[in-house]
Amino acid sequence: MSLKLGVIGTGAIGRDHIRRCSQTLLNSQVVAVTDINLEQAAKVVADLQIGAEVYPDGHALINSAHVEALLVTSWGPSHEEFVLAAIAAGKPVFCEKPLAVTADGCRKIVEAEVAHGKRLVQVGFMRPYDEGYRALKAVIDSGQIGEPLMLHCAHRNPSVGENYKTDMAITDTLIHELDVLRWLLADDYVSVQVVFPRKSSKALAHLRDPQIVLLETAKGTRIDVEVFVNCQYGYDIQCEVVGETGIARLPEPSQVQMRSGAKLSNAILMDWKDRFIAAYDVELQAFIDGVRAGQVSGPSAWDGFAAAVAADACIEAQNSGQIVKVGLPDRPAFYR
Ligand code: NAI
Ligand code: ISE
Repeated sequence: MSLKLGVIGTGAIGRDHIRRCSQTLLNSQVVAVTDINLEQAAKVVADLQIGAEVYPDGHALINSAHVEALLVTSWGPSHEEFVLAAIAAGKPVFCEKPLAVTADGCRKIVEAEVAHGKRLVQVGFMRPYDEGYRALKAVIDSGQIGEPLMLHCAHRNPSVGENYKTDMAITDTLIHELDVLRWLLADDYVSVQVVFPRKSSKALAHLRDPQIVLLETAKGTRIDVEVFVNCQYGYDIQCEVVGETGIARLPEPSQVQMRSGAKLSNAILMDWKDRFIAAYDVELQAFIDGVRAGQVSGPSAWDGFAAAVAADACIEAQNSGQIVKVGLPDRPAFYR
């Protein structure tokens, strides 16, 4: 039997996840959708020809007897409310990042899930499902480059819309590194600092872009992440791990190499949807399979909380220019 999914939010990623759950993945069926823009929700249903019911709001959808599990793909500030409602209804929920826009919001979700007594939440951090990051982690874990000492990373988007503010470089963009680098190193952050290089003339007046985030982990590894969301040339994710005896780099996505017009070239992708297309498939199939097997796994509410605690510290560091401590409490036994 296919898992009956309800989707809240039919914007860019909501539409893409509805498509993959309806057309690409196994054992799932989108039976319900909603959005504050109901016309858009109805159009997505019609365009994808999925015959799902359009619900008036997220709460009606969560509490529908036809919906077995939820995908929350609405704007970040609405995630906390919907994930808490899903837990209250006892339904598994895949929530796009960020789990909540503040650490306090994530903590409430962690507490609700622990009180429920069984994992229901998977956070949409897809990079641990990316083939390249998995290969990089396998090299680190094998000991081939010794202990990781330093990481040099970059998260570059070609451009962003006018609603994108300076703190979103952390809550919306860096949040992926905050999650995946913890996972890659099996370590937690202890301090952060944010510095601002010369501003790009391509960034809108209200946005400080690029930014460099400096992280220190409990084991003493130092990480620099360049976040540059108006780089113009492509969607480019870089990660280099410098170890005691060698260096390992995140592989580039596979592209045909061309010799043409007196140039040797490889195309660079422009869109996050394409860069991580396979990782999104794998993460959502894992959610569907996990729910059907009664065992939700993958990035947990605790991982969402840990990333948010670091994100809150980064925002404080953006504003103060100081080194800010990251005060993550001990991980509860429930999440070990
Ligand atoms: P979007 O702006 O294209 O779509 C968001 C949709 O949510 C809109 O259609 C909006 O009307 C709807 N919405 C907002 N509040 C709502 C509410 N209370 N109830 C129902 N619908 C509501 O944004 P996008 O790019 O699709 O992002 C959505 C979420 O997914 C964000 O949290 C974003 O950070 C995350 N995301 C994750 C990505 C990843 O790589 N994992 C990539 C892109 C987005
Ligand atoms: C977007 O919301 C994503 O999650 C993308 O993966 C990220 O690269 C982009 O910066 C965000 O705005």
